[in-house]
Amino acid sequence: MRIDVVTIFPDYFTPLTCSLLGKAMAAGLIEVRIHDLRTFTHDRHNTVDDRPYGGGPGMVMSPVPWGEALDEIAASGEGRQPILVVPTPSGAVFNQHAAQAWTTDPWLVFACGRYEGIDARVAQHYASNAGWAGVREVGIGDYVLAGGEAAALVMVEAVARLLPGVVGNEASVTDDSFAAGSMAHLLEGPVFTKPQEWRALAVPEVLLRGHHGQIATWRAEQARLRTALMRPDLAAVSPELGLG
Ligand code: 6GU
Repeated sequence: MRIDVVTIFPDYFTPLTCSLLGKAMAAGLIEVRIHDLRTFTHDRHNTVDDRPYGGGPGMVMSPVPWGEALDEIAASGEGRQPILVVPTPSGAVFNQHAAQAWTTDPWLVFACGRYEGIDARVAQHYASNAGWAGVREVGIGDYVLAGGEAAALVMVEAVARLLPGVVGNEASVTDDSFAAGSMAHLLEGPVFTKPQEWRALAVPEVLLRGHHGQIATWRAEQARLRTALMRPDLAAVSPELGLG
């Protein structure tokens, strides 16, 4: 999978070279290219923003450098068509289902806005542009960040770890909280390792007996309890609770 990121803060993406994602990049499983939006400006101050039409607080990102940056990126694809991802708190909420669906997209381009956002015509233009496979305006939750960069990092990590070969143990991906499958809509329960007793706290006895059926039943029950406690919104729709 190829991932391009356009931002006025290229340094924000150095964490991508760490750990799991760094290894995936080194192994050629994902190719990440970071672009500085300011290199697509032509004035002395490398201006990327301007005052909003209609008035109001803050500044809006100009469509002009965005158009130049995105056209140049698409042209580098030798006929392949990228999907434009625009991180924005006014988008649909990204979740595990979206992360899984995006793993089959060969090329994602993240347009990270700052200030009050990017001139709306950018998303409009690339949604109906022959060189692009589509536009997705997405947020990562119900809170407001200073820009799209942190959200893009979150989405890239969520997608990349699902790609075949990125995470060593495939089961650690399929058993996750929110993963598709039998545990869909359930949070993962508690996990334990050595020592068997730590600060007077014991590991639950059932996990020590080696009875795999009992362990599976206990874990499923823990998942149900934790979901009801921490995420009643999920518990309400969980088929596991027999309420759906
Ligand atoms: Cl994608 N961007 C910003 N600025 N804030 C957010 C967000 C994105 N998702 C949640 N809050």
